[in-house]
Amino acid sequence: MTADPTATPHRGSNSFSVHVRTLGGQPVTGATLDVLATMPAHAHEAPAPHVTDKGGGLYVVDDVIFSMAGLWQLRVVARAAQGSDGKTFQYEVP
Ligand SMILES: [Cu+2]
Repeated sequence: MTADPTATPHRGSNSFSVHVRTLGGQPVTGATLDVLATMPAHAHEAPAPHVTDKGGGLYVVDDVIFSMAGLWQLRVVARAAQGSDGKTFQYEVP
């Protein structure tokens, strides 16, 4: 699983392109994604973002609100017929 910001992470609303693949590298389509952004230093969360299944294993996550500068974590859990997996990504917001 990869999660690439569509622009340099910044305060406000951010979008990410999440690619979900099997261990063998095949794209996973039709998955359900749970996405949660948190700021570990302050133990607060962002509102739930919007996830759109673009097909071909690409999921676009919009409205990830980084409300302040600092280190944020984006926890993504994908559930699909092939199984489920989760990964945590970290972004420094200036
Ligand atoms: Cu904070």
